Amino acid sequence: MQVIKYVFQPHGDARGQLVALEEFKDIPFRIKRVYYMYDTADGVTRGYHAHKSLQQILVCIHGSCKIRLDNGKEKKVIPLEKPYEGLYISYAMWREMFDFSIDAVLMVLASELYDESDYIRNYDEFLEYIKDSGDNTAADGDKNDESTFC
Ligand code: T46
Repeated sequence: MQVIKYVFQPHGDARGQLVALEEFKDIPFRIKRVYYMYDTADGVTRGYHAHKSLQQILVCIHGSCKIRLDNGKEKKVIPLEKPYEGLYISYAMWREMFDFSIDAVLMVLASELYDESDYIRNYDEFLEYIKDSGDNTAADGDKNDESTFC
């Protein structure tokens, strides 16, 4: 499974750091929605779903958390702990977010507006979906385990 991490350019000076994210420049899609989660209770795992067409970039802008990605063939856990790093998640990828630090703020940049019909919330349906669609976008890239874009 190919894991795509973006390392954003911080604009640092004596005052501190600033990261700016622009669609099609720093982010590979039009940003139609931004949401974030915080105050996540200890021991909670969120997610447990895939999307049919949504692409997203997850940035843990404060604290830390872990993301489990599962393409139906392989699972990977990716720690997010730097406010200048973004994890790309394609459609047809099962995701779980867990191990949130008490101060974690996980921001998500999304390619589409919120649409419940885009969710696959049952794992067996997800496996059927990727088999039926014949789409191995999320499952390919076995040659490169991790790609980083700056
Ligand atoms: C994803 C992961 C990374 C809205 O009304 N609008 C929104 O844009 C979103 C994202 C959620 N909601 C509502 C729907 C639920 O009543 O907020 C509630 C919590 O959503 P959900 O249980 O889907 O949250 P997570 O953390 O399991 O998943 C979210 C995203 O939904 C999902 O697309 O990829 O974060």
